[in-house]
Amino acid sequence: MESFSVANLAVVPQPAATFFDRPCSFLTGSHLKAPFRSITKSNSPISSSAIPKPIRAVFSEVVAAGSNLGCQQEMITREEGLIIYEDMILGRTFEDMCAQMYYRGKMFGFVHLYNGQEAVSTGFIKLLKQQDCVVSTYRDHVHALSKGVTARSVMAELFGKATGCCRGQGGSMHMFSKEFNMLGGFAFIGEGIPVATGAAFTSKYKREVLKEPCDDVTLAFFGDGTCNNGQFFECLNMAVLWKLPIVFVVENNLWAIGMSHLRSTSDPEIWKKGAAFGMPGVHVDGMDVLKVREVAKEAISRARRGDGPTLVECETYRFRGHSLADPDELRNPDEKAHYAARDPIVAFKKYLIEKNLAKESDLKSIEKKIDELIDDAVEFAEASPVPPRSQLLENVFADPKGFGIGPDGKYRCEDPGFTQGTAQV
Ligand SMILES: Cc1ncc(C[n+]2csc(CCOP(=O)(O)OP(=O)(O)O)c2C)c(N)n1
Ligand SMILES: [Mg+2]
Repeated sequence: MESFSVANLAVVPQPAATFFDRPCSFLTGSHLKAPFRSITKSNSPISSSAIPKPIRAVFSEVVAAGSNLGCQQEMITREEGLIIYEDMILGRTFEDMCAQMYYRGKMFGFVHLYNGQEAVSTGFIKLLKQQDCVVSTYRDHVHALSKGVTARSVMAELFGKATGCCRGQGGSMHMFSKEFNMLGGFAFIGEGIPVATGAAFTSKYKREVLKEPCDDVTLAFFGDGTCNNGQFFECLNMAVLWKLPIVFVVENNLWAIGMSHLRSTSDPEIWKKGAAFGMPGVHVDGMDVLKVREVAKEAISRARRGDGPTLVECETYRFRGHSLADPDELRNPDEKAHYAARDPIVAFKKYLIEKNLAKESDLKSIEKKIDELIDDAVEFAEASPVPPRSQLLENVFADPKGFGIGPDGKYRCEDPGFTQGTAQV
């Protein structure tokens, strides 16, 4: 018999398995609706041309036990519909412009675009108040825009200019705004999850210990690949333990750079992992903004009223490569075509028109307004100054002597006032 080794695993073809071919002790009760999703191990366009079934949300045991979390088609007003449409167009147009500017050499380092995933950002973030917090990943421009950070300051940040939201020091992967409680932009995967958990803890501490009127909620966005990292599990545990006002939003775009989600995780149904910690877990069609919004509404209000965290898995897709440096040759064209046909913006536009919530001309004028806004953002970024040289050394806390470098460029420990009030160094 062949001995098991990682080397063998790499060359042995993977058996065609479904998501549900493993026994799953406590999630198989008859109360559960038969879960399904559009892409499974057995119907993935990677290996077959089977036409996927439509997606609907599925429920974990905890959700089924008593919450409204789930997914009826959301009813919206005309006004809400136009806000949602505008935000998705803003995200898409901004990212398309980023691609142009990147290839013209206006941006430096890695730039990861969000095209295709707009329904998640809009569906969640447009329900927030300004004080609520958002924690993102390196795919963060659109989360920042949905949260209210201006296109000018996000574009200027991408150009490395002093007028950027981080004064040009952060770049693409580090969008931050104190004003809008956009807490970043994190380059290391999973790094933002503990920060988000800490932000949610702050809200709870303010309310329950300091007795301040605080019902702020934190949304933590991250990808499918990130759910295999330790911080994910550690933070789910703490969030339930302390009943924190947080929503963990997994943007499952089925890929982690060039690694398929179906090959890299023991159980690809991420939503199920909430139940292991006693947290509701929901799977939702992340290409349908109204379904996302419906689930988001309940998850956010659960958090706001003090009922604790929720794990939401949004099944989505990125329409471009992992970053603008990625030629995107690994993903199967059938799979790309399948999701391109489910473009969340095209689908929502159709919905608005069919339901008589908007006319083609209303939507055209939104598109025109956003085009102008993005052109203005580029002009602003171009015309903005680069940061002064002195800024290079700000926020640098490492130096050979271990005490940091001050804004004047000198070691802090050389400042006579440095040790005042502290232990002798
Ligand atoms: C701690 C850490 N390990 C590895 C990497 C390299 N890396 C960058 S992106 C990425 C894949 C993440 O995939 P996913 O969480 O699905 O997010 P997506 O890019 O699909 O939005 C990896 C492994 C990293 N940035 N940080
Ligand atoms: Mg991914």
